[in-house]
Amino acid sequence: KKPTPICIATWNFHEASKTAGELLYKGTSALDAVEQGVRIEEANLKNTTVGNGGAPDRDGNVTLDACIMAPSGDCGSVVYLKEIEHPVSVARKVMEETPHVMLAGEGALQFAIQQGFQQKNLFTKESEKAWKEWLKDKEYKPIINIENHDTIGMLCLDDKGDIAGACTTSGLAYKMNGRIGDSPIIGAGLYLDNEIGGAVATGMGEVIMKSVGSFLIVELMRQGKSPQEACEIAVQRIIKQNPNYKDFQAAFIALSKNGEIGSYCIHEGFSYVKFQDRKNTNTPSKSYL
Ligand code: SD4
Repeated sequence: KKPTPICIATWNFHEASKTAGELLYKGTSALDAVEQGVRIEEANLKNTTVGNGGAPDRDGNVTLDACIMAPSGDCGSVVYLKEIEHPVSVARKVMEETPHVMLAGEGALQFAIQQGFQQKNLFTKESEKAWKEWLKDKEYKPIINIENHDTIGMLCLDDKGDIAGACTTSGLAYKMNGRIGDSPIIGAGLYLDNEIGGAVATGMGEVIMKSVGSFLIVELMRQGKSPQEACEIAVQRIIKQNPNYKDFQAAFIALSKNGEIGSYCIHEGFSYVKFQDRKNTNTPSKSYL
């Protein structure tokens, strides 16, 4: 019997999860499905944390981070990529067309152009207006669950039982120029092992990097923890490492090889979307607070 395909994604990105999920039901590979799924949010101008329309850094540069990981364990990543609407697809090209895992900044842009990606202004009128508003006070403070936490992380299990994942973001709104978060870091924002399962993160990237959260979750699942238990332990680790944990959000979702799902976060308000049995459901995540 063929495994039942499943797609899960952070937040309520139902269009993205439906796109990926329906592809899975047509027999598309998990790798193609995650790429196509997260591209929906990269193109969505209303999402101010991913791709086109993403919030800029303090200095007004829109810089994108993304990664993708295949069932084989191969992965690709781009960081500080400007002017390319679909960093996840550039990350996939890094994985498939170069001997490297990660390309940054100017080099990543050059590579993208060589691969035929079009340069585009991603700084929309709306995001420029919001940035100018922010410049008045320049308050550098994360807002829990709002705006600057709309990163899409997605995991897909296809009808062959293979798992792939992707994560794409413009990072924290009004970050310092040059700042990279967890989302494009293999092991932090995303990790999977096709024998075990996968995990993706959203929230304050610094604490997710410090705990190598997604890798931790997969390793805990390897040791027999359920995806739910593994996500809870990873969040508890972050809480222990960061006495100021009430000031930010950190959230994980995880999918095991047998289709079990887990999700946990610090503050309530985070949810994940699942496409299974040809329909989407949005589930509020359990939270520490
Ligand atoms: C980052 N983890 O760059 C990302 C931000 C995020 O929804 O998840 N936003 O730190």
